[in-house]
Amino acid sequence: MIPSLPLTSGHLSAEQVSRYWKDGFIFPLPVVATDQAAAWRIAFELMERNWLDAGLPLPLNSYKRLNAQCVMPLAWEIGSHPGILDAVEDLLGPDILLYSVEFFVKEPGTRHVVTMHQDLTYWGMGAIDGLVTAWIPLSPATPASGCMDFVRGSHKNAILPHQDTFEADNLLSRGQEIAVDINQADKVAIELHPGQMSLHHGLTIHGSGPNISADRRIAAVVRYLTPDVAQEHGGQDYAIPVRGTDKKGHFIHYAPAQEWFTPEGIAMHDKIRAHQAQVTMAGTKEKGLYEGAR
Ligand SMILES: O=C(O)CCC(=O)C(=O)O
Repeated sequence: MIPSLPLTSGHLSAEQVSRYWKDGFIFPLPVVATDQAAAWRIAFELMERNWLDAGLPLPLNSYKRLNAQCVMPLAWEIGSHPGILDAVEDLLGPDILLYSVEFFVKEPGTRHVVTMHQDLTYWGMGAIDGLVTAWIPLSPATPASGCMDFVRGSHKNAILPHQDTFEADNLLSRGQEIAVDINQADKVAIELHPGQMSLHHGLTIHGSGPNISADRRIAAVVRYLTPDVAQEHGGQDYAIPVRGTDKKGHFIHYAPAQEWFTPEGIAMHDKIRAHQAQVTMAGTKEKGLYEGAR
């Protein structure tokens, strides 16, 4: 296990902040107690058991995989956790919007992968600095369980060309893959354990391999934006203020889930999914299970 970097009263040091802007990521940061992370895993797996066959309008995976904050109080609890926000604030500043909470699960001994990509490729926001992703493991993320690999300094690129593969084993809905050769030696394995997290820039090239371990690999992935970010060409989008104020008004605000899968929460999830899919699936006729290229 890689020892956590020290935080100062929960905050990144000036050196850690400049390392993030130099490398495009920072890890492993100690953000929650291990028993808190263990409790989140228990709540997540209970949710899976309770709701898998509950007759939801979409497969449970669709709610797990994008905008879970609309329907799952657990997603909102993680996404608004002060320990996570304190570190994100050091990178984005005092005004922060929560864009999406997503659960990436790889079952043990399966072939699921995430091909190397840049998050911002299909999000319609341009090549911006104002998106930070917090990747919070609820089980060990190791090279054997399919932890992420980051390419150091790759966020200094523009959005690079990607190709869609639509491969069934790819957790990304377009199966998008960067159309540039990446040297194995340039990849940094982001080993993380419950209680730790990584933060990465929206242009950092990253992906992850299969889970050949005996445990599930479960991660809560939270996307945060500054209010300066906007959909290009003025299109509307949705986000929830989690710190400070939104003086820009580029995003429609809405209420996060306080109860599991309420009709209002499901309707909100549906509205955002349909809207965002128009941007993220633009240029393709296929609709992935999750209908959004993330
Ligand atoms: O969980 C993974 O393996 C990949 C997640 C990812 O692509 C992301 O957090 O942006």
